[in-house]
Amino acid sequence: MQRVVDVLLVNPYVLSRHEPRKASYRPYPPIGLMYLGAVLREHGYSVEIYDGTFEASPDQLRVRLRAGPRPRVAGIFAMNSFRDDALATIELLKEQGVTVLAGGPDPSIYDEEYLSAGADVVVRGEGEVAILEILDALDLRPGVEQEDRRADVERLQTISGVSLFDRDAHLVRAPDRPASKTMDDLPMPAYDLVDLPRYVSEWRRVHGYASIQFMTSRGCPFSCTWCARPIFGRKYRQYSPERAVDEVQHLVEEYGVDHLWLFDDTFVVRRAWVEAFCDAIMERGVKIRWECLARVDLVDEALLVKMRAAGVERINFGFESGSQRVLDRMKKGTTVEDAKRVAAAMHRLGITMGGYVLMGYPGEEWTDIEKTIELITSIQPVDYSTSVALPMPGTEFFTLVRDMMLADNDWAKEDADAVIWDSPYSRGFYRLVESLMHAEYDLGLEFSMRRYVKSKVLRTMIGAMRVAASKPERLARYNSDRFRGWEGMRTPQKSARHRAGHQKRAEQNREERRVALKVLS
Ligand code: B12
Ligand code: SF4
Repeated sequence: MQRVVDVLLVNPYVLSRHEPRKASYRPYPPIGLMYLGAVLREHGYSVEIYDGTFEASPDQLRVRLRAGPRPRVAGIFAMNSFRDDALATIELLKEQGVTVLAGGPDPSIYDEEYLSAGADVVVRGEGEVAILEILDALDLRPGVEQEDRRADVERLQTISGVSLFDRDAHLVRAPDRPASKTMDDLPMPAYDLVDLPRYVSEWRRVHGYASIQFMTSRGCPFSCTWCARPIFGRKYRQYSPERAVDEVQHLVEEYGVDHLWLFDDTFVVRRAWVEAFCDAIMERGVKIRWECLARVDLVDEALLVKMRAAGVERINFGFESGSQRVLDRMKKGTTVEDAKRVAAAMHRLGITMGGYVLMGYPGEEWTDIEKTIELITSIQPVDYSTSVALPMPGTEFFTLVRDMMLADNDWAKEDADAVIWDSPYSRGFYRLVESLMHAEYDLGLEFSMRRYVKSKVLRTMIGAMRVAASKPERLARYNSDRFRGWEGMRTPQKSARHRAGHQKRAEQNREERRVALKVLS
């Protein structure tokens, strides 16, 4: 009799097919599938993960299907960057008569594309509870091979977060799944279901250390207008600091990991939590270096000192712009002064600082771009990446420019610098601005005649492109009131009050801990 596995979870991502990622070679395992694997096992299902990361091509899955146990259900993970391979994988599985579920950031937005390619059910958003409910509705009991399995289509349609075609081939979207309340009830991701030793050894071979991704929280409560949060949304929930450190300790002791990339959308949201996490790492003597993302309004020198003591070696900040006007329009909620203050502290403490710059947000003028160039050259992050604001479905930015989108756009197929709405400036313009920013940044690091000349040439070209684009009616629309965002609402004074609130709460927490320690001793 043929061997069977209840669920085969599939990561169709093949690293060698993505040029920039192949070059930087920083492989991270499919952690979403590892959470699903852990939950399924906890509920008695047999489960396997097929991870395409190190395979030569997506077609290798055929070999696995021939050689390994037959899956009763397959669950595909997909991001926009490997949508084509994900859709081809769905077709391949359907050829073999397997029931296919699809989930992840891309199916969460483009459910219909995945269903049209043959997926039986798409899950939008978080998957741990949804997948259990779906298997139940598919009448698929753990380990039981039923001959006449009957999907309860009516029930499937009521499972929150699920999309599917009904019997009349109409798209049915059940309401969105409310965000999970806590993270502590999640099992530890099934690290053993992927070849983690291979990830560790590849990292060591190429970079000299072993890094893995780790998320201590889900969701982000801030309101940046261009930021898509298709999976975890705005509601912020976290592991307890102890639970987070338990898992870190497991990764260090079991797999020899020595570096964590904390993929939380923004790591420093609750200051007291970060302090407790750092304290726990130090108290338990866990030997780990880490890197995270943070906002410039939520850290100060005292917190940075503690994070450094607990192993942080790099923090990446979303600086976005050097113009307060643009930050306010983006509802970023930070100030240029915050960026300068934090950068100075980072340099003083010797923590590596990376950053992100976002250009092309509606209303951004040349004077704003110049301020961004000034900011980057003055704060000198060790590196920074630039991109052009892309209106992603589901964001406030998308809603703002919905009627200004260019025909035939498909943001999922575009590169990071594409301009897909009716902005006065083109992709070429922003490419030049990027080159200018890099040239000026290099000049700030060390003067060289060649860079100076490059910078002058680029400035002249940008000037010419601006004159060419300056059609009054386009500029007027671009500057219209609809893009004003929080302009004027989020003043530096308000930001300072906001920060003072955080500091006060942190001080209260510290005081409470001091008192508690005194009582204990
Ligand atoms: C970590 C990360 C990466 C890592 C990927 C590591 C990895 N192997 O997973 C790296 C740095 C490589 C990366 C790169 C990129 N990323 Co990225 N990344 C993230 C980030 C910050 C966290 C993802 C994560 O680990 N989540 C934790 C796990 C637990 O969640 P999950 O994977 O989504 O899985 C859950 C659900 O989706 C669902 N689910 C997932 N699979 C399945 C399958 C089934 C069957 C079911 C039922 C459910 C289900 O259940 C899971 C548990 O709840 C997200 C932001 C975010 N908060 O989601 C962006 C994000 C996923 N990335 C994004 C983008 C755009 C990119 C890049 C294209 C950026 C670029 N221009 O280069 C590249 C593409 C790289 C690639 N692989 O092709 C976008 C995705 C947009 C989209 N619609 O696809 C996001 C959402 C950020 C954003 N707001 O724009 N990224
Ligand atoms: S950009 Fe960062 S801080 Fe802003 S909403 Fe998105 S994740 Fe949160």
